[in-house]
Parts: sequence; structure tokens; C-alpha cells
Amino acid sequence: DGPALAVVGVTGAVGQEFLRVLSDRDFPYRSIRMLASHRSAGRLIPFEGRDYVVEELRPESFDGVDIALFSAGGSISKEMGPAAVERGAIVVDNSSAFRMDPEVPLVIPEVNPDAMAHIRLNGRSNGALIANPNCSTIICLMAATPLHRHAKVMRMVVSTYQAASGAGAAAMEELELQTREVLDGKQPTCKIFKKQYAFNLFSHNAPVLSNGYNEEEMKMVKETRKIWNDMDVKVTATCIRVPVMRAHAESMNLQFENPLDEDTARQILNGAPGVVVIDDRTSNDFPTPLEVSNKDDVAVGRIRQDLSQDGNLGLDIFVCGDQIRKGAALNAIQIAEKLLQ
Ligand code: 11C
Repeated sequence: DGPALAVVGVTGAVGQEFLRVLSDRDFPYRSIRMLASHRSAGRLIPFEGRDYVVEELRPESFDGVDIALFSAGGSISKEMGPAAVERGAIVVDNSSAFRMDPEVPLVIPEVNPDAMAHIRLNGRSNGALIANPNCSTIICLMAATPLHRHAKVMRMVVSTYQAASGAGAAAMEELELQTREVLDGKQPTCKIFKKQYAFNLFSHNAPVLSNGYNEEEMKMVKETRKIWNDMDVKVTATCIRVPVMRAHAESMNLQFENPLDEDTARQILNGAPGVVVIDDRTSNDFPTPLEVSNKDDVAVGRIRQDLSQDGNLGLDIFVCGDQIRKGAALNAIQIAEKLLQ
């Protein structure tokens, strides 16, 4: 029993993670369609004891589908998302295609579930779009929101250390290959990124805009305002790609309207759903990307008062979260779970 599902982009890194998360969480479904481009059509995907044939994605693929989980890039979402909605499916889209559309809720279930409260899975012909935020935004707001609720964030300065997975499975392969090549004294193969990635880091590969920020940085600015429904919150970000496989890290400086001391902040974060605190100063034990890889929770540490701000009005924190899981697939499936409630 349960809804009829479709997974769009099932052969990609996030598509494969959709399947793992559905299984891990015993998500109920009565049928599941595995959809991808013409190139992948015909491949067999084993899932929960059955082999599924990957079907080529077409508008008709959504006939009879209740929930469609999309992760096949923005242009596929723009083309096929509306086709799925017309056929009555609720699309949970992992791309940036619809995030800033005022009609489309942009949801982190722990943060703003009310934004999707009007969307219900009740029978057919109720198509709708729900957008999954950018991974860096999700990981940032998982930690910042509980503190924001308590003391109201006025300004946030974020620096990211982003993993290969954010650029897809091919980028993860490139990192592995380059690491071997460099250790073997060979010239590293640069296909996805223009610069050597292994043993290096560089500014995020998203296009740089006329204001000097890149698109990834501006996503953090705009998506935060929409998710918090606070057009006044000031966010400035610097996004960096680091040679880590699948979890992003972020250093965040928060400036509050009301005082918040570090012990209270630690307590708040300890009680926040989807957040785990790793903050042991004595043994210098703080979150790392490896420790959160393949995990659901976002880890927070280095929780300390910002000494440059008087009156306990600032905090510094360091956050790590699995980009493919909470940054993408898990968040989308938590949205789908809300639809079932
Ligand atoms: C990254 N956040 O880590 C990016 C990738 O808008 O969903 C995902 C881009 C997006 O590189």
C-alpha cells in the first residue's frame, strides 16, 4: 500500500540515494517507477528484492504517479516537472528550477513545514510542486534555525567547504582518479573542473555573477530569506570546493537581535531535531565531513561566543552535513513523508 512513486534521475548520485533512503526509512509505496534519460533506459536497478528496468523519462511516465522525486538537473525539471504536475503528481524537485517561484514552497521539514501545509496527497488530480533547497542552504539552516528561533539572526557570514558530490557522481570519480594520478606522479585528468582538485581547493564552480558572488553563494542568500520568510535577514557567503567526497562543512558567524550565550546555544542545538552536537574542546573533537558521511544528522561544533561582538550578540559555529543525504535525498523524502501524514 502507499503512494505510486517515480524516481527521476535514478542512475545519478542523488537518484541512487533516494532509493537507499526510501529503504532505510521503510517508506510505504504501492509501485515505483525508475526514470532516467534515454542513455540509461533499459538498465536494471535492483531495489528491495526486485529488479526494475530503467524507463526513458517522458511526460506519460507520470500517468498514475502520486509522488515524483526529481534529481536530474534544472532543465529536465523545467521540462518534465510541469508535465508531472498536470498528470496529478506531487513533484519534490531537488534542482534550482522552481526554488524562487513564489508559488512553490521551498521546504526543510525541520525548519518550515508549514510552507507546504496546503499541499495534500488526497487522491488524483492534485498535482503540485515542492522544491528542495540547495544543499549548502539546508545544512546551514539546520543549525542556524533553532538559534534563530531563540534570538533572531540579523546577519550571517558563511564560508563553505563543499564536497565533490555537490557536482555529481562524475566529480566524485574525478576526485578519486586525480588522487591516484597525483600519487603516481602523473598529470591529473581535469574534465569536470578546470583546475587540479586533488590536494587543492578552489572557489565554487558555479558561474560568477556581475556582483562578484557566484550562484551558489547567492542561493544561500535568497533561499534563506524565503525559507525563514524574512526578507531582512542579511546573509553573505563564500563558497569553496574542497577535495572531500560527500559531506559539506560550513563555518558560520551569526549576529543576533537578542543576546544568546554559548551554553544556551549548545543546549538548544542538543535538543534540535536532525542535529547532533560534537563540541569537545578538551580533546579538540569537532565535526568532520567523514564522520557525517552517510548519516542523517547535521553535526555542529566549535560553538563559541563571537568576541568581536558585545553583549552575547554573536556566535561562531562549525557545521558538517552529508550533501547527498540531508543536503538532497533525505530532505526530499522527509518532504514526501509529510505528504503522507
Ligand atoms: C554544490 N550545492 O554543492 C551545489 C550543487 O542548486 O541544487 C547543487 C546545486 C543546486 O555544488
